[in-house]
Amino acid sequence: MNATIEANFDGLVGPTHNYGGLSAGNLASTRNKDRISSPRGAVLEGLAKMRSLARAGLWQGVLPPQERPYLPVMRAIGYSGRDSEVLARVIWEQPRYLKLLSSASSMWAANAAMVSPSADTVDGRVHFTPANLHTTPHRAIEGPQTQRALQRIFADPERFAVHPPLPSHALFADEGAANHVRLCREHGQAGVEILVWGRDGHEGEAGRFPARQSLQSCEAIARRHGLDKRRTVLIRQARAAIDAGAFHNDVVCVGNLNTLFFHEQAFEDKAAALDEISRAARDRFQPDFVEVPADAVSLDDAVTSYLFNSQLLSIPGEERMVLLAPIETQENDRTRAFCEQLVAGNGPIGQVRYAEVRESMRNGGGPACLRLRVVLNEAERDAVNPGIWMNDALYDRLCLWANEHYRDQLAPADLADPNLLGESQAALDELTGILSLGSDFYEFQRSGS
Ligand code: SUG
Repeated sequence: MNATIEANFDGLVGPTHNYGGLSAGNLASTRNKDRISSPRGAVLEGLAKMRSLARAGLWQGVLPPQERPYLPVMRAIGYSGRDSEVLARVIWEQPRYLKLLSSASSMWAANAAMVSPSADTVDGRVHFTPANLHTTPHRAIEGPQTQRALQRIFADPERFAVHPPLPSHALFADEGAANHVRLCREHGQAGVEILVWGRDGHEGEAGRFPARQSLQSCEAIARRHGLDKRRTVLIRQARAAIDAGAFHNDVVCVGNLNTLFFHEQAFEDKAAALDEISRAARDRFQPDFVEVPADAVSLDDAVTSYLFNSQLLSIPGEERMVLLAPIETQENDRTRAFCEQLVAGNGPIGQVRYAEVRESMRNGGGPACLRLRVVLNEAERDAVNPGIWMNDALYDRLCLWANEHYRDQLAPADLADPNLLGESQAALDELTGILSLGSDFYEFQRSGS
């Protein structure tokens, strides 16, 4: 029996989920700006995905949403008084800040942190670096709360090292596991860590859209996590992919065990990248490269369908891997045809299933964006805060909770509704009990407001 597993930790959608149009280079976010959202619909879609994977026999965890609207930052930039006064002044003077500080963006847990399993680190602990998300102001505030959540869930310092985010400067701009792929023979064995960057921080910005991950952040993470240089590969993401809307590498690439599923135009120098991966894997395993040619699926189709923002899963009882793709991949004629052809072949991917996460997709977040992968051996698994594991009982409880606290609809103007703050806080306060995170988890709980 193989005791080391890969768990998925999904970000629970927060009560202020909305379409802010805040992410340049994320085409869905720009396109859907100011649409009416459904926070309740979004959280229920996410929960259904989590339950389906838990029911399939995978380890599925829940990461709590962050506190929004985020008053501590409003106070930090000079607004003072009672919470209601702070909010009223921000709305009156700087409504744009309200939007930036109300985004539920922590739901995209692939951007929560970079994670290195204990089999790959020099001190034999699982290492986490919360992403500083330096590029976008609405996400650059996530790091400290992410660190706190990870510390509550992975609390044992003998087994887990939860670092602070990297210094917040463009030189170290870091977007977490969305730009990380780990290949291996089995999860418990040392693997090849692939870190993908879009920009050398010593150079200026070049393209149409921002390249969010710097080379220097990847180097820093590899160093602080104690990764073995011989098994760590740093690859440059293709500028053409970023400019087509692949603001993270996981929009054009996903891996599982020894299999890398990627778009022909994902990497700046594909031949060198594949060569380096093969070299790093040598003696341990044979990488299986499943390349999708641009003439079958263009970069534009990859970005609109989110074919690659899928979860590539080894499901107990299934002989070949399952690709859990967004339903939008089925709705695009070319990517649907490609998937049919893919599973008809005798490659490592034997099935494509579709998940409906439309509320998240409209902000550029597919099934893979919503999850953070953490490889855990049995002892590490036992050390995880048990309140966060998904099962039927937790699913039922969270559905009741969401139905009670979340609005069915949220229009942009509703962000200025003073009741939203109290509603969000009531929801999150109850959630800390449900997930056993402690009643001092959120800042509003500690400040007693
Ligand atoms: O960072 N969207 C997120 C989507 C993140 C997707 N994650 C991965 N690819 N792993 C982002 O661009 C949009 C929010 C808004 O516009 O309201 C947003 O932040």
